Amino acid sequence: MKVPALRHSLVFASMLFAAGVACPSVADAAPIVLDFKSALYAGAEGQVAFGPVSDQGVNVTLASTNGTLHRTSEGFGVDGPTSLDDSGEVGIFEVFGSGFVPPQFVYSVAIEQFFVNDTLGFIGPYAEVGSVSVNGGAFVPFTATATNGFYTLPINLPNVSSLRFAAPTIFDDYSIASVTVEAAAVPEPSALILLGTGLAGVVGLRRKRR
Ligand SMILES: [Ca+2]
Ligand SMILES: [Ca+2]
Repeated sequence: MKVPALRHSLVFASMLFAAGVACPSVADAAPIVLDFKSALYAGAEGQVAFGPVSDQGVNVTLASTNGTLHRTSEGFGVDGPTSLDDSGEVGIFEVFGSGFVPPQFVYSVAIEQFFVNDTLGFIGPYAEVGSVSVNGGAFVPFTATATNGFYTLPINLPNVSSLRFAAPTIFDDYSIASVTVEAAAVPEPSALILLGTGLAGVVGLRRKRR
């Protein structure tokens, strides 16, 4: 391999790298909390489907399966077909759904009334279990860790357009308080200029080679 060609390749690579590194800065925005306890979501009470409501640039919809949406001071649950769980919580046979347009990078979900030491009388202390489905995929279980009933469910996935919550057994019920997402990114002029410079460099080098 000729050395000048290699040198050109390195210039190429560094320019493309600079352009590539500049791009993530467009997603530099701080996380935002979609707080289901806020007044924005009050109208969902008693409904099967609600929204979309615009919350900090995200169009959010809520929906329930096998019951109606019910909001308490702890967040959202579902009023379902049985009395086996609390009406303001997601319990057996019930699903609480939330949708996001545009799809969001979701960091985490704040859950309440989810106890590591739930008292169930005859079976004693019990760690509650929930399950979550992302974008219509399989439900994945998660287990309570705190004695105060608060739990932060990590998601850390991009392009999330739907999160659904269910309860595996009659011993499990909890409320969905909020979802933390990344604020919609607005491209910064400096990043676009760097990208343009990188592309111009590539074109210039191609011309030189002829
Ligand atoms: Ca319920
Ligand atoms: Ca519970």
